[in-house]
Amino acid sequence: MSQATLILIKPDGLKKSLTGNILTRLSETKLEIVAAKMKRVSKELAQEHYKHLKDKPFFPELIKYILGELHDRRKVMALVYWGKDAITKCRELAGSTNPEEADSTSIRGSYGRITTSGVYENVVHVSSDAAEAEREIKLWFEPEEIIVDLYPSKEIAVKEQKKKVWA
Ligand code: DAT
Ligand code: MG
Repeated sequence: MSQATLILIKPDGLKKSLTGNILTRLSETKLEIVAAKMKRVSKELAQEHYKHLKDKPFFPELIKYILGELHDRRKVMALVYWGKDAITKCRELAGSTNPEEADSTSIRGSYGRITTSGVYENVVHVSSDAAEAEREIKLWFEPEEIIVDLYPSKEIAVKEQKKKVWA
């Protein structure tokens, strides 16, 4: 069954210049990239993305991590991969959440670490199931940024909205 998954290359992945390596590993899946961009992460986006973890003791550090505050770069690379069993394939390549427990040939096993303050710096995010993928993709992307119609959308008239164009 064709599915979509959100992939994030987190600030540690960007800081360690791992973008190319990670995309090469993900290309093993033969899935299609249907959206990609660099994204500045706002506190609202970070908290909404990780809202299922908001009661965990590590939540404040997790938010600082995804905001880029631990790596001095306030951005992540966000992509949507699409194709047969996309979630299972990408999660398998990513490896376990805890980078110390992840298979050593997985992305997290190869490049992740646990910091002394207990943050799992695990390099990538992959959606956990189809419902989470839909929620996350709609959070990170507008319909027009994705080159296939993944989910129903509608057209609305937007009046006098300010937009930046080339000068
Ligand atoms: P995953 O990213 O594998 O889907 P998750 O959704 O349960 O895992 O957690 C989101 C992120 O939160 C995870 O990538 C790293 C962090 N995290 C999860 N459990 C943690 C823990 N016990 N200690 C520190 N960070 C943790
Ligand atoms: Mg998750």
